[in-house]
Amino acid sequence: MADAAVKTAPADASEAELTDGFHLIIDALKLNGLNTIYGVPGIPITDFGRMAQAEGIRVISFRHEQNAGYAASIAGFLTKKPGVCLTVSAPGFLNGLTALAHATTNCFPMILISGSSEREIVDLQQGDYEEMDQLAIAKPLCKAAFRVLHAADIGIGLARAIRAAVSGRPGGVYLDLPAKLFGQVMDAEKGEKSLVKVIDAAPAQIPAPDSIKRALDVLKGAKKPLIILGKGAAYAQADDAIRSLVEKSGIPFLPMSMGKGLLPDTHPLCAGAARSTVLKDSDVVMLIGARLNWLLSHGKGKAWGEAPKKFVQIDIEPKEMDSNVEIVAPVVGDIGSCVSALLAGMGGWATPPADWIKTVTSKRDENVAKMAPRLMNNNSPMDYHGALGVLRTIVKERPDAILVNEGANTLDLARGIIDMYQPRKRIDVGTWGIMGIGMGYSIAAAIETGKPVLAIEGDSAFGFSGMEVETICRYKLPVCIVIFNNDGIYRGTDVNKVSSDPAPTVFVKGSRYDKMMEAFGGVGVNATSPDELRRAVNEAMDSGKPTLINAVLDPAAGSESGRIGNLNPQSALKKKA
Ligand code: ADP
Ligand code: TZD
Ligand code: MG
Repeated sequence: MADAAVKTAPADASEAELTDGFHLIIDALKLNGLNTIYGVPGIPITDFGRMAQAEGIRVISFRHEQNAGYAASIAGFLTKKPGVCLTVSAPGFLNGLTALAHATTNCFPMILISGSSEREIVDLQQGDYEEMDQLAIAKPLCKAAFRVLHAADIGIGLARAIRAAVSGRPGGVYLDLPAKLFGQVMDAEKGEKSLVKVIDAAPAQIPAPDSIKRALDVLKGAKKPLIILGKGAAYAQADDAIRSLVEKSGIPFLPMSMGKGLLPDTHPLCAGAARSTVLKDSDVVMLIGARLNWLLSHGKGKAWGEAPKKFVQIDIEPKEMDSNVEIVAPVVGDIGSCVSALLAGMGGWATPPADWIKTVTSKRDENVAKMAPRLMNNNSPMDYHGALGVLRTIVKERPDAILVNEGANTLDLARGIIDMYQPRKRIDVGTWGIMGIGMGYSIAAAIETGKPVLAIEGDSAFGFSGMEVETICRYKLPVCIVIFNNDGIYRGTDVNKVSSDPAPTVFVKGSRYDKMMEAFGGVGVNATSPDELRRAVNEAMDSGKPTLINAVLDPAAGSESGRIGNLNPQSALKKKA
């Protein structure tokens, strides 16, 4: 086992100064500005974590690797630097792997670093402690996977991992560090020289001029144009250019969930509340950092209406073009460069026909007005609208807070109801619609941005990462968790008619999640009305104290699968059973 660090001081003057794997990894991370590690300690990385902390790296120690991995993935999204997750071998690695796959799927840069067992024993399958061929298992789930066997290769190994994670389409990278590597000794001066400071890790990718011209020509011919802003646009941090493009073009924009806030949802051109209308009726759609995947009904079918559509797509990944439908004007490059080139090429621009803008804005205003009274109800137990009306106002008053959101109804309704005002302030279940990101995202958001965090969680969603409330209390993070407690998944009303077991979708009735927070010294509140909820959240946001509010919701308020019930297969034979 490799836990003893080799002293860097020479034993006597004649001996050259030495370094080892532990120090080289730490120095390589620091050299590249990777100053935070999210992980769980254990063999063979326990001492590594201690030493990294002693050397000034922020080491955030979690209760489960999956949550540490989600934290690293969203740190990557928020900062454009790869988030680092550190785990032990086999089971710890596997726990982190879900998050690595998630990062890859969502195009977030992340590096999963796992300690591993002795190669000689693993390869002969002789049964080492936590034996597993981790590199082989990681490969299909990430953008790239590397193993470093020699201390002298640590610099290059990390440089490759960083480049792979952030260049082109960002994604997850696995870095395998066998136990023996940590204790390997080498000459300190040679070691230092072997480290690589990655220069221009994500180089600008300038679009071809004729692709810009083609896109502008298509946009100019549009009568009912639409811009869709995805989380790639948020990631790109080209906020000013994107805003200018929308405003100069006068084209209505539809933000995807994590693209919300790039321009405020209250912006005159925001078509968020007229989503079905703009998808159906638009004639030219420009996608900026958004894929035509299931979240956009693959660019075809009922949601997109009968009218023929032309798609313009800006993406860094050339293979994304034509993935679901024909893209008449593909623009391949990084969003900052592409949007700037479009702006530069616009010249004397005629804004879209006024009747299109009027159609969009009147539909939007109608939908907003329809919703308004429901958001003001003070029902107890609460329904989603009453509770979300309160939180909507709080986010409006505190636009720099980060909103974390997961659940089914809790997700879909919060996304629609809560307006966002600043870029990268809404982080959620992402491309997979995954449950379990809540506490990992909250922790990383607080650590990386220093801003207060408001996590709006379904009671089921929260359960996937709930133990990390201890981590939140331990690091004293300004996180306020609101649990929409409706006693279950979608609803709390299902009944099993054949035995005394509860139905598969329901939880213990009247659970008090707030007491979990109190167990670790945080603030717990049970809120039974919108008024109580408002008071508790404001208090938490003002104090910055770790807080969990158990918001008691009507168990009958939700619907099956939230807004995506259509994807849920149902047995045609159900009635017979
Ligand atoms: P959403 O879920 O919000 O619709 P997606 O995750 O489907 O967004 O799409 C994000 C897209 O953004 C991906 O296709 C990815 O390749 C692209 N992307 C990410 N970063 C950049 C960038 N800097 N420049 C251009 N495209 C990017
Ligand atoms: N497991 C994982 C990792 N991701 C998932 N998306 C699911 C299971 C399935 N699932 C959903 O898609 S939403 C959801 C589950 C279990 C929970 C919904 O219940 P909730 O929210 O309490 O979080 P509401 O407000 O009751 O709908
Ligand atoms: Mg629920």
